[in-house]
Amino acid sequence: MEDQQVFQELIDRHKLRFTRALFLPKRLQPGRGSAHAELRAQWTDHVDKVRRKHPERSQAAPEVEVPDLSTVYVVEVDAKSTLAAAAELAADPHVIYAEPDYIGSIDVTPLPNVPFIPNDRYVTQNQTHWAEGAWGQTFPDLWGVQRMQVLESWNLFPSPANDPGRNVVIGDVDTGLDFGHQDIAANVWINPGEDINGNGIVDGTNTCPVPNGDFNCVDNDSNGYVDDIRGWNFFANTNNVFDDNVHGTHTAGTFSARRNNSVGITGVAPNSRVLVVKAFDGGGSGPCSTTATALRYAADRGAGVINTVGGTRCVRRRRTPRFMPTAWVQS
Ligand SMILES: [Ca+2]
Ligand SMILES: [Ca+2]
Ligand SMILES: [Ca+2]
Ligand SMILES: [Ca+2]
Repeated sequence: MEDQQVFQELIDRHKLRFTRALFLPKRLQPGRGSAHAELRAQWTDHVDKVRRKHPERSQAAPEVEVPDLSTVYVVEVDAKSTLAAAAELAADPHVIYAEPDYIGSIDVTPLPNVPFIPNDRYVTQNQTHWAEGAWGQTFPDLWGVQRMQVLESWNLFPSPANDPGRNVVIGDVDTGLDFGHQDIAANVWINPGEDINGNGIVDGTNTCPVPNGDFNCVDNDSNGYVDDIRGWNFFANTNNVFDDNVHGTHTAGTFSARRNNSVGITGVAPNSRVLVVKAFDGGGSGPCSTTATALRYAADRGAGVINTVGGTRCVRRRRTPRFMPTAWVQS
């Protein structure tokens, strides 16, 4: 009973109130006369029973010895400072370790301590934490934005006028774009060579052969594409780049959605411009040769960055000789 006496002296010396052994099942909780050796034996027996109950799991680690957890206790202290009490206990030669019983919480990530936090719906929760679970998922809504620490980087350039990403043209070789979407419309690139009244916005709609605003049915910049004021649809060979899938709008939003407009998400580069190049149909597929032409078009129009989605497949296909002539002859 010597160890039990030591334990009782420890309780008295530090004015503790014993509550329970942390890892022991209720039926094994020690009474006042329990010896530690007895507790350890009961613990070992308990572990063996559990292993037998779950043999498949036990087989995964048959040689691993479960540590003796029978002597980890929860105690209450009278001390004003729990930290100080824990430190005092930890310094006792009869204690292996002691620490406060911290309060845990679910994994909601606080925002960084920076002055500017945009107000977009899916960025924050009560302006204190990153938003989570908007569509039932278990990770933050703008997980990539969070991981890239964009809030920290944006706060290095608090004025949009000084944003290094301002007006960077990003070619989006994808399924098109919902270019009227309120969270991205202001960031859609416009071909100055086809903006015939030079006002920086798209006027009219395509009613060719009847001219309508900027859609004058003429290839004004002589690049081979008539009225490509918003970009070009290489799949259908028209100037209609509206997204008949959703993917292009998704990718464009990821990098160019407007920031701090109280709407939707924010792109990583919210002051950039999306150059829409449609190379994939409504089902999300298209020949690699179409992608190749679209990439070239985007580069020709001044895209500093080009995003595309079918690239990996096309690279693989290109490495396969029997496919290469087909893919590239069509371009
Ligand atoms: Ca115009
Ligand atoms: Ca043109
Ligand atoms: Ca024109
Ligand atoms: Ca927004």
